[in-house]
Amino acid sequence: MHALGRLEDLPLDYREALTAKNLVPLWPSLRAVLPPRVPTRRTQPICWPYQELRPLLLQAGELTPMEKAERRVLVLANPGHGLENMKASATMYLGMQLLLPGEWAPAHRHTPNAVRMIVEGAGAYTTVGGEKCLMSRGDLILTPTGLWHEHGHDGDAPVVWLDVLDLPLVYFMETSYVVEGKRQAVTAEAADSTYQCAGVLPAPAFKRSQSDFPVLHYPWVKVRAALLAMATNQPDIEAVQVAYVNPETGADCQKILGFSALMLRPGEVLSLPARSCAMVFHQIEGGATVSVEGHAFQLADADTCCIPGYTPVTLSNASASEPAFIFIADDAPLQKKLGLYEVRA
Ligand code: GTQ
Repeated sequence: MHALGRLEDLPLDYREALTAKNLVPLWPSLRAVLPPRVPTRRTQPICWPYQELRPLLLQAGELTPMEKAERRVLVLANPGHGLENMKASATMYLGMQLLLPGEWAPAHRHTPNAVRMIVEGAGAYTTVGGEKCLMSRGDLILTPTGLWHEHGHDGDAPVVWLDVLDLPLVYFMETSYVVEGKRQAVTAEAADSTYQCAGVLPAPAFKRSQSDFPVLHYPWVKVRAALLAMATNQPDIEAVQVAYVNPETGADCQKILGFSALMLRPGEVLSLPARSCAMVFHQIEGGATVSVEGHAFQLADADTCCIPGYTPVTLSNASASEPAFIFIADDAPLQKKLGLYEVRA
């Protein structure tokens, strides 16, 4: 690629004439916006060990009452994007949220989509569109765009969960806003969901739901059992991984971000090719090492890391006896819809 003309090559009075008319010459900036072969990524590989953030999150519980926080969250911010921009990647936001016994995070609804991956504690719940979802470690709970949601806590110890939102993307699109609301009436329990068991539905009364999000709560006990069964029954499978999907369509459970759970068998080393999507890894159980160029993050329980797109990654489980379970979030659904998704061998 040959060098293009620089801004300084242009006469000052010409540059000023352009600026005065809100005009910009493309060629000095062309290579910056269209770099050869590999996109410029501000997303840095970063790890947030849970044991380092947990005391600071609990301190937030002492420093800031719920009325002053609405959502008591420490954001896992990627310095590559500038901490103040509160992004883990270009599209993904990560936050660790703390709810203390008896607290209530009031109802609101917003345009960004959220999910919660429950990290610790018991007795808390989130009510999404009137459906009450009890929280247990490893559960995934959806809060899709536009649905009312609030969090409550009837237990006796702090509850912490990881929020994953497409907020950076929705904000970038100038479509991010919130509406505040009143406490919701509970009209359904997620535990009574129609979709209790893959492949069967309540008969004879089943009607397809009108919602794009027929399942809001994916209990970890079921996902974990599915992964263990896959590992046992399909020993030759390349990756023991399940995606969180809409059971009525088989499509990704949300429209912008994708979510999956991966089991690394004892001693397993899994190399993933470079893909165009950025990825987040959160350790649900066991320990795994996430290796990308120049970094090897040794994830312990509840640690979270992210990596940029177009980067090959190797996941390894050093334990000879225990599986490692990882929750993965990425922006592949968005990229696929836009025709931008790539896998590079
Ligand atoms: O729990 O509704 O981490 O609205 C950021 C924004 C959590 C929530 C976040 C939110 C929420």
